[in-house]
Parts: sequence; structure tokens; C-alpha cells
Amino acid sequence: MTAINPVTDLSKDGDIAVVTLNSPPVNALSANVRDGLVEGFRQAKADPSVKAIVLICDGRTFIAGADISEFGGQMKGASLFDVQKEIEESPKPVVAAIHGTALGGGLEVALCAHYRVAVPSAKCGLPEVNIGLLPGAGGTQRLPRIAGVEKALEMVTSGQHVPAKQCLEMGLVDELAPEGKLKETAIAFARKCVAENKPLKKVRENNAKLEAAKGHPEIFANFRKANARKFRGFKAPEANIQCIEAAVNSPTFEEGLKTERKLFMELMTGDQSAAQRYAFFAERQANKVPDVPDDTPTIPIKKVGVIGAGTMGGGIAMNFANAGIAVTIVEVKQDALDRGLKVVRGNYERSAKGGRFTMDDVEKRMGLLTGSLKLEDLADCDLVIEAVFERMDIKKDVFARLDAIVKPGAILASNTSYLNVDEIASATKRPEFVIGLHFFSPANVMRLLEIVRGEKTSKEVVATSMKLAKTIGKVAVLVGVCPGFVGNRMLAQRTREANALVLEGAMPWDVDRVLYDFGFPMGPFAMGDLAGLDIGWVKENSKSSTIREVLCEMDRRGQKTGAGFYDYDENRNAKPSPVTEKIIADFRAKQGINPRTISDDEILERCLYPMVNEGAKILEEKKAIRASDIDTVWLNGYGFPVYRGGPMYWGEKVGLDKVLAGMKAFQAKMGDAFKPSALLEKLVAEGKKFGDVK
Ligand code: T1G
Repeated sequence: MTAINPVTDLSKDGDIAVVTLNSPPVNALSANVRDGLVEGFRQAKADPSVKAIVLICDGRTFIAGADISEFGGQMKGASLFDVQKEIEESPKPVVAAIHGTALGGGLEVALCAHYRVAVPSAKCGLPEVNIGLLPGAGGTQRLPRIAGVEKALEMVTSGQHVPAKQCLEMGLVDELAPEGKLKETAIAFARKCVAENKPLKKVRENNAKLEAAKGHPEIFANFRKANARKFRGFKAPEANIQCIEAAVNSPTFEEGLKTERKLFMELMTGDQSAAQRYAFFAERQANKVPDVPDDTPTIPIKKVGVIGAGTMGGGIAMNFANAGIAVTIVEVKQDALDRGLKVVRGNYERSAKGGRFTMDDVEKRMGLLTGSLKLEDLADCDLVIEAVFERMDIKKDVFARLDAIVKPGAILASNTSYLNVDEIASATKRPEFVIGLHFFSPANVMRLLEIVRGEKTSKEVVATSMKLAKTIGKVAVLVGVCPGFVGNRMLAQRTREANALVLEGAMPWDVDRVLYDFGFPMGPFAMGDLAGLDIGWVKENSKSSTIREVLCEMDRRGQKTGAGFYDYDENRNAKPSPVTEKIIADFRAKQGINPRTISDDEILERCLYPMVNEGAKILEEKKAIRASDIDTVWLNGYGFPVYRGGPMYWGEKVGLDKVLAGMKAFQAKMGDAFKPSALLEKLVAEGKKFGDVK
């Protein structure tokens, strides 16, 4: 075994050389890895006793891509192209041995090998689109040649990780190795290449699968049309499509490569990719809690209890069943319990019908769910999550009862979206085991989980909750106790301004249009109609005091009643409503408001600046650990467009001085709702950014 460099070894198994990478955590193609690969392959090729070469990785995964942390800086050492050239032009067969994930540049390296062997649990993908890029090392030119144009379009624009079995079927992988036997299988495969004098297949020379797409521009037109909504606002998907088109239409591989290079550099130097790369690292940074080190002991969670089988309770329960964790769901009435379990089964069966998993999987998941009408059945749970009414008295009663029933050492969590977790904890004798787990509806779909740390919540319970979030596939952000925590607290700012703007002269559809064009999936009024305007509305107490109350009193409760702020046709297509216009006009008249024309800029600034300002207050009060955590909340829980990085990142791109000036101007006109936070003032005065806040 020869150490080529700190992350690369060269060894031999008889006449087969093995180049092994070991660069934790994911063998990303850092300068060291690139240098090691070039030198390792050079030495293996120069050794006359070597007849073939295997490329393999130690650790959790094959190469998971270029080292994203290097982007934007001065690239040192060998280039990725140097690595690919050494491999693809080797006169000896090269076999890539894949486990874990071969992603981005990692798959692009593997595609330069002559053959690929993978274990069944491995996955391959070109997920550059998720960080606002495209495969910049020939991936868009090689993938369609091996997997075909349609599959390549799907892979590069979705960033999907394709399981090895499917890779085998599409020709991306040549052989599956038994789990745990990757190295020996790859070496045997390499030996067979030599013995059978197998051709040195270069993917770049294989044009057969491109022929089928030549002269069929409709393949691309149809793909664009089918995905227009999903790709709206993003630059990278379209650039990826153009590269695949270039693979089909360019006279040579090299020509296609030129298009790829040009479009890659445009994306790499653009704002969107910078924001999406920031979001990538922000999501992972959110896992880090300064006073709760990685080696903090955690509590094993083998059995979970969920109280409430409504939309939230059922969705929460599904997360754990999906992760193979047994769940007992408790309701007060049998019909509510039956209804809740029926909804869960329906959700699973819909996923099975959509091909996401099999009916077998449905039964496996349902088999992990037990219904009960007795809290006592939660006695042996390691974690109980309540999802009952958002009323403090009800929650405190439930927690007091749980405290007496559930075994000592079990965690008691509230799914409250707003209420004071410390006050809930005060109803128990175990405040150190009480925490908030704020799921976002639909709980089995939305990735965000706000983990609310109470004053007395122990470090073990925080660590357990953060780890559990990852197990159930959630993006966890640790937040502090305050009304609305982080997300809803900032949302309240936007909601207040959206309503004020409508009274002052804008229409709901103006506000929705501005925020939709900014990149949100929909504006606040359309969202209200979708969710139902009557959430929290009580008919008996309704006094026509807001536009929303008047709409509910008129039974215009949103999409479900065919009308809310908007009127809806039978296909739920929205259109501005004269009825709503009239209600608004009456409100303005009653309040003596003379409506004025409001610019799109004012709508955007009035909705977003106060959010940035509230985020600064959240940082000041230490209710979030870092500004990028606040962005992670908004990117994963509220549809903030990822190509804008999140509210705090966006505020900095606008310029904190501009945000401050805007807040001050609004404050002068409309009062202290726009009072700038002390932190915002300070950062601007010192010319600093949110990232400087310690
Ligand atoms: N570069 C640098 N660091 C990376 C990285 C990467 N590509 N991928 C992961 N990390 C770090 C991550 O920040 C975290 O660090 C740790 O590894 C574990 O990650 C030319 C231009 C591989 C599926 O987009 O999808 O190739 O927080 O928590 O959940 O065409 O990481 O521990 O300090 O996510 O098990 C293309 C991105 C790059 C893959 C593993 N590749 N990574 O998931 O662990 S661009 C990607 C992932 C490119 C070429 C182009 C996931 C994973 P820390 P993790 P995980």
C-alpha cells in the first residue's frame, strides 16, 4: 500500500491496482482528492504489473461531488478535468466501485471509468441543480449518452438520487455487488475485463441514445411545459435543459462540452447559485448547537405516543411510522380515532398509487400505528407529542396527566405553534424533559421542524430531539420560547402589513401578485383561501371587525366554499372577486380611508423589511442561534424562494442600510410597528452583517 497523499492510497491485489480515497465526511473532490487521484492513476498506469485499476472510497460514501466549500475561491491543484482525463484515457480498464452516493462530480468521475460496479444500497445522481448549478464536468454530455435523453433531463433537473438497481437497468452501472463485498466484486470484475479483453468503453463516444432524440425538439418543449411551474424563477433547470439539448444537437462531444462550460460559469458566478449554496450549508449549520456538543448523550426513541389524530396528529404519526418507529395515537372518541387512522391510510395508499412505495410498505407503516382512547397506553413511550387544541389550559391539563402516566425519563413534547413551552412545562414535575416540536402542516410533507428549547429543557433532550429530526427526515432548527417562535413571529409582521396595504389601497390580488413574482408559491390571501379563512374563526363571536370575518360571515371561507378573497370556478381557478372589492371599499369608507395607489416596490418592502427587522430582534433576544437558522426556517417552512437565500440573506443582499432606511421612513409615516431593531441599527452603524453576530 502506497500513500499517494493524506487522502489517497494505492494498493495492489495481484495485477489489479486499487486507488482508495479516504477524505471524510463525503470524499468531496477537494484539491487534495483531485491531486491524489491524478497521481494515483498515473502511478497505477505506469506500473507494468498492473493490468486494470479499481477506484473505491473508504468511509460512508463514494465521491459525493465537487467540494462546494471551495467554490467562489481560488481553485488549487489538479482540475477535475485532469482527473477525468487520467481515468478516461487510461490504456488499462478502470472500474469505479460505488457505495453510498455517487453525486455530481463524483458521478462525473465514475462516468469516465470504463465500467461501474455498485452495491444495491448505492445511489447515483447529478444534484447540482439544487445548488443552482449544472453538472460542470461533462455530466450533461455523458449522462444522456448512457441513460438516454428523457432520463437525463429528469435526473439533472430534479437532482434525484437514483437507486443502484435502476442505474443497472438504465446502463449507468454494469454490475451489482453483494452488500459488504464491493471491493472484491469490483476487483473480480476488473480481472474479468482483462481476461475477456473487454473493450475500454468511453461513454463520450456512445452516441446511439442521442440519435433517438435528434430531430425531436418536442421532447424538450414538452419537458419545459410540464415543469414550468416547478422551475418558475429558477435559472439552473433551464440551463441544464439547454446542456442536454446541446448534447443532442452539437456535432461533437467537445462542442457540447463548450455549451456546458459556458452555462456552468454563468450559473456559478450568478446570485442564485450563491444563495442556494448558502442555503445548503445553512441547513447543515442549523444542526450545530454551541452548548450541546455532538457527543451529548441521547435518549433512545423506540416508541412514540401522539395525542390527537387530527390533521396534525396523523401527519406527525406518519413521520415516525415512515422511519420504522412504533406510534400509539390517542384520541378521545372512537370515531375521531377511526377517522384519523383512515386519513393516514389514505395518504399512504395515495403515495403507493403514485409509485413512491409499495402496498406492502403501506401495511408495514400501518402496522406500526396503534390507536387508543386511553392516555394510560402511552405509559411506556419514550416520547409523547401532543397535538391538541392551541389553548394553554388544555395543554397544561394534558401535560399534567401525561406527567403522572408516562415513565420517568420520557420526553413530553408539545406541537404548539405559538404558546409558551415553559408554562406548559410548569404543569409537570419533569420540565427538563419538556420541549416543543413544532411541525408544519401537512406534517408528513413539510420538512421544517422548529424545536423549541424551554428554559429548563436538558441538553440530552435537545440533542435527542435534533437527532430524531434527522431520523424522520426533517430539517431541524432550534428556537427559543417567544410568541410564534421564529417562523410565525416573522409571518405576523408580513400578515399585518398585507392587511394594512389592502385597507390603504392595494387589492389582495396585488399583494399576492407581488409576493408570487418575488418567488413565494402563493401570496398570503391566496394562502388564506387555500387553508380556509375560518381557522380560529368562531361564528358566535364574529363581529364583522375584519375583512376576513366579514368573508366568513358570508360563508366565503375560502377554496372549500368556492369563494373567499377570490372567487373560484369548478376547477378551483381563482379570480379577483367584485364581492371582496365591495367589502374592502365599505371597510375603507367606514374607517375614513381614502384609498391610494400603492407601488409594487412599497408592497414588497412593507411585507419583507419588517420580517428582516423581526429576525434581527429574534437574534438580539437569542431566540435563534444564527441568522442562517432563521433563513433555514423560512426556506423550509414558508416557501421563501431558495434562490434568494432566505429573509436575512435577502436583506443583506438588498443592503441592511437600505432596509434600515426603509424601516425608518415607514416608521415616520406609520408609527412604531416599523421601529428598527437595535441590532439592525448597530450592524448598519458598524458596517457589519448578520453573520458577524456572535
Ligand atoms: N462539498 C462539501 N461539503 C459537503 C458536500 C460537498 N459536496 N456534501 C456534503 N458535505 C458536508 C456537509 O456540509 C456536512 O458537513 C457533511 O458533509 C455531511 O453532509 C463539477 C460542480 C452526500 C447526500 O450537491 O447531498 O459536484 O455539517 O449532513 O445527510 O459537476 O451531503 O458535517 O460539517 O448532508 O448523510 C454536487 C451535496 C456538488 C451533494 C450526504 N454534489 N451533498 O447527506 O450528510 S457540485 C452535491 C449531499 C458538483 C460538478 C459540480 C449530502 C449527502 P458538516 P450531510 P447526509
